Amino acid sequence: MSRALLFAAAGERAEPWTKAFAEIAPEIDFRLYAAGEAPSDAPYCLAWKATSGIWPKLRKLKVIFCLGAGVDRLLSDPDLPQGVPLVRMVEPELTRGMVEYVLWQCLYHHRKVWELEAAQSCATWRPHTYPAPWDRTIGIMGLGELGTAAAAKLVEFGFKVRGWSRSPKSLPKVESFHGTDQLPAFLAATEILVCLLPLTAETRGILDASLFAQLPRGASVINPARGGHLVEADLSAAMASGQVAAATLDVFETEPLPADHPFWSTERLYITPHNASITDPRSAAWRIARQIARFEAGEGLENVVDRARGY
Ligand code: NDP
Ligand code: OXD
Repeated sequence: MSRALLFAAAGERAEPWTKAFAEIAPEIDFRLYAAGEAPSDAPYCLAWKATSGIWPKLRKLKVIFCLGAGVDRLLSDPDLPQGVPLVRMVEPELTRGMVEYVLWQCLYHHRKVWELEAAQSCATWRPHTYPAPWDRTIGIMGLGELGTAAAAKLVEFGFKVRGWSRSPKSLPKVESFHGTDQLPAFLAATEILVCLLPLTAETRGILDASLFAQLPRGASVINPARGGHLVEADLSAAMASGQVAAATLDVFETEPLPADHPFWSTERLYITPHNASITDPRSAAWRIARQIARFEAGEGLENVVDRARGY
């Protein structure tokens, strides 16, 4: 069977991927897709926001690999072939990067660094205290690959960690909640909320006024998941009233965030440019090549998306 893998990840730089496959998985016939190209016989495709018009051209397609962990963009494409397995990205560097981001931002909000910055800006030596981590509750929405790893790191730092997922979980030193019924109890004590949910029909707009109102007053919100989780106007209102004291957003409904967006000038709202974590081509190439080998040997693929569930 051909081992041709077509790179069709619009907006992503192809060079690091070409280099990674050449070095790490030379057995893969790594090809770049050019718009307007004739139909391809490649059985494998590596996609992100797929180039429009590509799918009907891939008549021998057997597996679609998503370049990222979140598959919402691909699933929203009505032309995405139905019967072809879609494999999402799970690789240790992507997980490590997200753990680093969540830890960095949780510590920033835990220590209320903005108060130190304000004091420094007027050359003032202002006493500044903060609770011990075991007196600070961090709640993670989504206890999948990334949420579980982030929770474990926060536990290691001594925080009180709780998590919310669809199905019940049992993780060391993490108080677990699941399902819509347990969401209010999860939120009630969450001082720093981290969203690591996939964007699905059920989770779109979940970070809204009613959710913010259930957090303790003065909570922080950190969203490195997807912009579609957040109702932007509701966050602005919650921050204006002081219900949410501060927020960090990595992802937005419109990316890049337009220059005239009010978030840019909202006090205590911190913006990162959708770089909480980045798939590492070398680590990913190794994993994709291993998946292709498994598939060709008749073994099951890993991390196949359940299209009905949306993640
Ligand atoms: P997983 O699929 O491994 O985990 C998803 C988690 O969310 C699971 O615990 C799942 O519950 C839970 N969940 C899904 N739907 C619901 C629901 N309706 N109610 C409650 N819980 C729900 O995803 P990952 O951890 O790998 O990734 C999470 C997201 O992070 C990605 O989809 C992507 O959007 C985002 N991301 C952002 C990056 C960035 O740079 N900003 C980088 C990488 C990812 P259960 O376990 O019960 O199924
Ligand atoms: C992802 C992302 O989903 O980078 O992997 O957003």
